[in-house]
Amino acid sequence: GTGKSIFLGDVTLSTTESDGTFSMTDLNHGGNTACDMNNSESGSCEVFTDEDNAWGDGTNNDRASAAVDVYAGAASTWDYYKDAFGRNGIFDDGKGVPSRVHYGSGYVNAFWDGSQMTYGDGQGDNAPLVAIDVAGHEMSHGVSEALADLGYSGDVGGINEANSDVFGTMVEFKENSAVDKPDFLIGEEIDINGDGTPLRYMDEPSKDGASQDCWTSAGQNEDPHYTSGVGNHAFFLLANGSGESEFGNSPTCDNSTVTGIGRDKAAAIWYNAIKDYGTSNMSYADLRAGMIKASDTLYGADSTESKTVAAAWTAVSVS
Ligand code: ASN
Ligand code: ZN
Ligand code: CA
Repeated sequence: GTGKSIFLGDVTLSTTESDGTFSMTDLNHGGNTACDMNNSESGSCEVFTDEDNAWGDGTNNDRASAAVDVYAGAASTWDYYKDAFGRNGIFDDGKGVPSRVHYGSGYVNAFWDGSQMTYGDGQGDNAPLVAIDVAGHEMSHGVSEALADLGYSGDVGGINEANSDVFGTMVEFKENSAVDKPDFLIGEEIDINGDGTPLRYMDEPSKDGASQDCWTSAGQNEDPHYTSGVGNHAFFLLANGSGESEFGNSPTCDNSTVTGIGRDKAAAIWYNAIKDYGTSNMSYADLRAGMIKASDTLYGADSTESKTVAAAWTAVSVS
């Protein structure tokens, strides 16, 4: 089918037909569905159906539009993990999950609950929280839970949130929409702040006024969405390098210079470190050590990649 999304423009959707009615059931992606919570926070979720397989009108006036965004987003996230790492869905079991939209009334959040994704409509002039980096972020909570059951306080809480920002961003690059151009910002399309600023900046996380650019022992008691800054910053430096780049001007905490190795290698190193060395209470120092080991395995000990992993973590005060 075809869809008019809120944030991705026109998209192609893989849907299922039964007796002349189409449903948002994606058999090419494990049976992912998109369904309508009808502004309730509980009860059943109604899978979207349509007679002509042309979905949404590009605005939230049509209830299907938000579903088009997250249904396409779930397919892109599936394809990203499959193509990059051979992973078959969130649990690597070939099974899809529901994406629930129109959750509650004026609900300004989105979340993963252990088995599915849920998206609110936002409040006032906010748009629904269904942009591709948000969808990729939530699904990546599922992936990291399956890989390492990352915890949600202290260093590991920040790693958990950074992991979701890293892979939400990788999914945004995979989607490569001409309308929502890929970047290293999180939630730049949904305008939660109401002034056009994104939720988070990976090049210099402190630009949001709360996130951390550099690791300190005292900082690790903050909200995981702020302690994630350390990991987001390290990933940005590893991928794009310090100073001016296409995606931002990234400072280092020690005035060092880092030359990036590109986001695909950076993501592969990160993913393998979480998969092979991730634990529910790992520290940022553990992630650094795990990424060096993962890079040694992927690219060779003493490779430029492994040296850059070490340099990127040193540059955010993680040793
Ligand atoms: N949207 C938030 C997140 O995925 C929900 C939360 O605070 N856990 O990080
Ligand atoms: Zn999160
Ligand atoms: Ca983004």
